[in-house]
Amino acid sequence: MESFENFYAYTPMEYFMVAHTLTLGFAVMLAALIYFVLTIRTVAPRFRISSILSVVVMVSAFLILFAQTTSWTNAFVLDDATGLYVKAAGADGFTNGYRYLNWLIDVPMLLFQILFVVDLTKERRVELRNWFWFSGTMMIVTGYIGQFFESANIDGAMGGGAAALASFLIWGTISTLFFFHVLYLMNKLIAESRENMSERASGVFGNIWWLFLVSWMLYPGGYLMPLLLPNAAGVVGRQLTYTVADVSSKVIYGILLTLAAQYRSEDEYDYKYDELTGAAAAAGD
Ligand code: RET
Repeated sequence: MESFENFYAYTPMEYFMVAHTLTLGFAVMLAALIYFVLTIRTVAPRFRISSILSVVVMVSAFLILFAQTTSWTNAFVLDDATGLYVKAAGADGFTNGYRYLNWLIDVPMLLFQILFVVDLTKERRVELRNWFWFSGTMMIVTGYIGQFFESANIDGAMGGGAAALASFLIWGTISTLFFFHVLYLMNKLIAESRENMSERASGVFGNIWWLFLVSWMLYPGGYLMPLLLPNAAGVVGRQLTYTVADVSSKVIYGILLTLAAQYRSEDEYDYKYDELTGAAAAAGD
């Protein structure tokens, strides 16, 4: 039941690529946290909950990715004899499990966030919120259980074998069904909402859909990595995948929602931040 990362020795290049990537991840979350705080007044008050939810996501992602980095650096030590990083004696092995618990917070927040930047009736908003919460949470919980069996095809002695492989795939499949439900709801929501927006706001929502689809698909890719690439390169690839996915699904997604809210504020609410601050006059337009 060990995470597959604990089965390999790493060259310094592999070891540090993971350490550096994880560090970049939490540094981006802190920088973006400041962005979301400072841009909150650039959108009309009715959109501001979206920025607040981005702030919640940034704080929890910063903490978890920091913990993830510490988990990596504590789990392995340099073995002078071979020049490789090997599992540290007596240390907790590396685990991605913390990530899943972080997703339990961030997935519902990211899904709720968009509900504050589109127009919905109260009933529809409540309905979507409940289904987003239910399917998003079930997707993560079932995937969390499944990931304990990820080294099934690598290790026979520690809970591996056919039964473990079946558990890994069955829990992964159940999780994927909930994932499809989330994708379906999001696709429908974005398609409906775009109809009543200005052209430029609708354009941003078109980009949000593609960003959402591609970045969320990367997570199941990370789940399958122990089957696809059961070696040190797979370990490095998995952390790179998660970091690209995290920056895209949380930070770039949040920035695009802010942009859409800025456009809607100007086009539909006559809330022109440039004019409020005098920036437009200073620029001479
Ligand atoms: C799991 C298990 C295997 C099957 C599927 C999964 C989907 C995970 C997703 C996670 C998204 C996380 C986000 C986090 C942001 O903080 C659980 C890996 C389909 C889509 C967006």
